[in-house]
Amino acid sequence: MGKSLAYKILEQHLVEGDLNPGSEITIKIDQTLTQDSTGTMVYLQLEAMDVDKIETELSVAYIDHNTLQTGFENADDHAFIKSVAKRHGILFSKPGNGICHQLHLENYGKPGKTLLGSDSHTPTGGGLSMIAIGAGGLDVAVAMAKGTYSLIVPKVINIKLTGQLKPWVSAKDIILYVLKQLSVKGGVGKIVEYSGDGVKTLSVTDRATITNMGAELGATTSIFPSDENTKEYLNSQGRPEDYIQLSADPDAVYDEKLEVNLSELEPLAAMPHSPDNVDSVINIGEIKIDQVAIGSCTNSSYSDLMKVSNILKGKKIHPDVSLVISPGSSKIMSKLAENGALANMINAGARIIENACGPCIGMGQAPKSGGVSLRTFNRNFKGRSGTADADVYLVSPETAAISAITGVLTDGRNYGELPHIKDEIFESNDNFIVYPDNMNKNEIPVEMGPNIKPFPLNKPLPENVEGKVVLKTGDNITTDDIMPSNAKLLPYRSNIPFLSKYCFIGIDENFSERCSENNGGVIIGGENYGQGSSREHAALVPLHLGIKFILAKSFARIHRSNLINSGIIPLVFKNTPDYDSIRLLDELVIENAVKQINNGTVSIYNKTKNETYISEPNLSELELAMILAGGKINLLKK
Ligand code: MIC
Ligand code: SF4
Repeated sequence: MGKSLAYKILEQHLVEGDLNPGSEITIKIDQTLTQDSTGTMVYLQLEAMDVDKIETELSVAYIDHNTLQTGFENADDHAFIKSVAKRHGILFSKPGNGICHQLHLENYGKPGKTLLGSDSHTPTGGGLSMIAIGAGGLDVAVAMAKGTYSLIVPKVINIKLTGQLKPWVSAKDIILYVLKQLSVKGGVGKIVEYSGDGVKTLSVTDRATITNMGAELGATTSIFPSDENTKEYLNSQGRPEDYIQLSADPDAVYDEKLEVNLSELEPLAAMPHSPDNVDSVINIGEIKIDQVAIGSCTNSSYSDLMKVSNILKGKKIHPDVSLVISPGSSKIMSKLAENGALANMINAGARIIENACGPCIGMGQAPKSGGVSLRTFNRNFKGRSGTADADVYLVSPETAAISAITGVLTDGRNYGELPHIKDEIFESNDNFIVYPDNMNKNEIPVEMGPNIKPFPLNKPLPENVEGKVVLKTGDNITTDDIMPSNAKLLPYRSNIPFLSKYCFIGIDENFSERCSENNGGVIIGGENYGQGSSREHAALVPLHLGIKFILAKSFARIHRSNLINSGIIPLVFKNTPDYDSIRLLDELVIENAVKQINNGTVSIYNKTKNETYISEPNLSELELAMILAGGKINLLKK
């Protein structure tokens, strides 16, 4: 029986367990990446584990999210991360170098390797044929300390690409089409593996756009084969030696299949407020726009920005539109400066901002009240832009650039041909990289500014777990809803007590207070609770507020792991209609919790309504041990 490419790489990295969908395995992790907004927690946890030397082949700490430095807080975080990186042999990428995923693709990603990153878009590396997985910070800290990561073996869904994209249709439209077909929870528990003749028509950065946004499907990761285009990309980055050819067996067996004919695709857009709310640009119509933002880890590659520059050349941005462009890396920015493309953008009236996440995570460039913003990014959750009532549409760089000129959402296909862009040879430049010293770890102090507070620790599971319902949510709650991020809050990612005042603020402004009044409590959730970002703050902050368990219809993968790592029990309704009868402030109790959790079936008694709900949390052996111990750190200490 032929194997998928994903299973081949997993098999080569298998340390423990059987490679069967649904069973728990431990794999060797070759590389890790962190970024600053999740990184402070990662490195606090790494320090708490007191390891001498990291076990990975390569670990990189990027600074890209939190670069505004409106006060001392961000700068303190950067200094802290840099000091820990030095102590443990971790490469440190200075702010300004670019966005972690784009940088990792350019400089360090290697076909066939495993990468674990404390950011949900780590699967960008799948464009280079890696098994690249996003995880909570603690999992990444443990991967550095032990060189391994445990996960439930996902199923593999095969997407066969045929045909070839037409001009003005690009990789972003492919993934938007897939999102429309599969939805934001269609990838949960799955790896998405691409194959077919259409693959060879896509460059590595096109592929990376697709695997990047596989995160929005809820998938564990997405992967492309490694072929001649991969070779060409690695050559262009001055790393020909990193190339190996990789593909699935010709008779590979998959759990699910989907076919996409690239020739039939048209320019698409994800409408507010979900990446799977997709329709064609033509059907949506010529809506008037206020802002266009081009960049993010999804669409900030050299070829993306060259396409944008070609569209803008000699043109003028519409008077009612603000166009902002953030290149993915310093190498890209430098190339655009050298070849005049940057001048085309500036002369058209574009605002060029730092090579960083920037507006994608609400760090500046919030649209005006009720404004419409077209973004080449990957998430358009309500309020994420920094403006609660803004409407954000996700589009390709081509659609974004032409619309910035016309002032309305525009299908570019009537606007002439686009030149084909080939990746150029990039000079290697590591001037933004700080290499670790070969000094003894103990000779290098940890730099801890006053903004950095310890992370909360749970207690072992008590006999009775009880609490009032302090919040009942709908479906598809995002980690942006649970723990919002914006220019005001991002500087406090290393300060859980401060952040706790803002937990769920956009959904229920009394949530934090209600938790304090009731000594914590429990949350009732709908489907796909916790989708989106990998931020473990969405678990640590509720832990700090005393949340004991979350009873939901279903959970998103990374958030579920983060809850378990924090010792908060993710319980799933066995009978989903039970969800309807629970009300705010109902008192719920799990008696003999330890015994019940050990048995695998949990009854939750609603004292207020005199009703009982059943949940089968489906915890793996390791997950069970973490819940009993009160989280991963407590378990490791044992
Ligand atoms: C995001 O895109 O939501 C982020 C910001 O990159 C997050 C990480 C974070 O919350 O810091 C992610 O995707 O994991
Ligand atoms: Fe940064 Fe946005 Fe990518 Fe997250 S999605 S890593 S915030 S660019």
